[in-house]
Amino acid sequence: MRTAGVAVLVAGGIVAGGLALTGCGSSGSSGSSAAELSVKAAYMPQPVTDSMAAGYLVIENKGGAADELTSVTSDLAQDVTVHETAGQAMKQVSALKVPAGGELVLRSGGSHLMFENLKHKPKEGETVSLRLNFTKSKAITVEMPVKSATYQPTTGH
Ligand SMILES: [Cu+2]
Repeated sequence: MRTAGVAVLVAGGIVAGGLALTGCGSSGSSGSSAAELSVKAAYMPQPVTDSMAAGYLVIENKGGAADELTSVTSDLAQDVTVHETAGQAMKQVSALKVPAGGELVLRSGGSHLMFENLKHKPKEGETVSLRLNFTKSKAITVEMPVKSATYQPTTGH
């Protein structure tokens, strides 16, 4: 397909002589330089108390940039926080990194979501809706199934 572009460039050659066209590298492949997040393997073991529950999931990042999980909200609980486990104790953290081309794994014995001030006690078979907020990416809504109190995922690392 021919356009008038060539003629215009020749005619404007003197004026546009210094124009460098090297800055267009990122326009063709959107996504490769941003985080591309998806959530898998989400579950909540049915809690043993009616005040607090834990949730686990894996956030996969297929993109070329890291992101951070910064906060979580849910219909189930007034407060949802992100915890890390250090030895026997757990502590709240303000953000967890989702590495570029990698994944953030929240699992039993490691980092997890903590639901406090529950509006009701979730039972096996229910689904808990939650929303994950990130530094850069759009929020992701997750439907997290409630499993038995002793459920262990068969997949994972
Ligand atoms: Cu915790």
